[in-house]
Amino acid sequence: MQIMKESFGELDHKPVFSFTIINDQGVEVTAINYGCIITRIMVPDKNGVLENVVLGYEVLEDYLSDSNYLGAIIGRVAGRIRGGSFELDGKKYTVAQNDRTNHLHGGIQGFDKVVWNAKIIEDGVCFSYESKEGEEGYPGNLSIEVMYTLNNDNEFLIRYEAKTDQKTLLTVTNHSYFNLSGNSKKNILNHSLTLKSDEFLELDEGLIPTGHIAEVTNTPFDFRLGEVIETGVTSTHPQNVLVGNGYDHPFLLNSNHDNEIMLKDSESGRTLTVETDEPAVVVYTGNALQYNKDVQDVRTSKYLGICLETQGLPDAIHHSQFPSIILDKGQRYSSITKYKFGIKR
Ligand code: G6D
Repeated sequence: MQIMKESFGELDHKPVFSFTIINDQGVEVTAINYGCIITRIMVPDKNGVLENVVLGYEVLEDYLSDSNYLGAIIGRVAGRIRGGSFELDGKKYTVAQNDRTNHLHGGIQGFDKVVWNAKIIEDGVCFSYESKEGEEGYPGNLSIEVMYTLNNDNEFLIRYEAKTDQKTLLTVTNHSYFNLSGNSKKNILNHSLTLKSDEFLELDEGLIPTGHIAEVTNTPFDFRLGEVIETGVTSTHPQNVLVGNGYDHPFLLNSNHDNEIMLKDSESGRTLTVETDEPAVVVYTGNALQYNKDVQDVRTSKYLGICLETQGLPDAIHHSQFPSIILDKGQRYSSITKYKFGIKR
């Protein structure tokens, strides 16, 4: 395993570095310590051609002006919080309303927009950040570590560890846009997705869960036997139309570490299997993606990548029937999501 560290610019007088992890098969993962952003993942297609399977930029400036959370770690709370406020032990907290009247992805300067400390570890990189009491309106001083490691089975692992000195909210994810065609030469509409999920969350006009947990059976949300993404784009189902013709929905996972999420691109032969500790995955098909990098053969960046955001359920703090995202003082937050790249001829 090789790990290379290179300069990637500077922000607020703090150096930004890129870290490239290369395994014995030549598979590479590159990430920067600004937002722990994954900028590139190089994996072979069925002919052994190494190409990038995530959307990313080459220079820091493009990330600073990006509004799509490309490749970034998202928190303290991934997803939305209705009304940008919540109560803990009878005390009301107000967080940024940065998505109409709701809070999205940790606020105006969430984890995706800060410079993390970084150190090279065995087979990867450990990013760490001290999120101070009151940062983005959240209570508690939070210490968080995010470890990226790659092994020789072409498995890329993200491990999240955190603790707080006061009750707070925490559910973190990675917001990479995957495109298995390689170098984003095609969009993801012909990618097929298989999900071990019987239920998804219905969303309201503000893309906040209504609280209704819907069955996938006989809907364009049934990925249990595999379905192409285009199904949701051409669908007239009100939930597909609501989110801009596609998917932007939390799916409740039936099981964990059970090949529960599988993405395939038949043309390249590339496959991605995601396994996680988390109860849900938000599938976002880039319905509003503005990707400001020239790409070949694609008229628009819409649908150029698919996000598989493994996490707690959005707005869980306002839905007692959802798994809790409260992190208590003295409690250890620990979560793993594994991305395994393969080939299906
Ligand atoms: C849109 O609703 C979607 C989110 O789910 C996504 O994470 C973001 O764009 C990048 O707000």
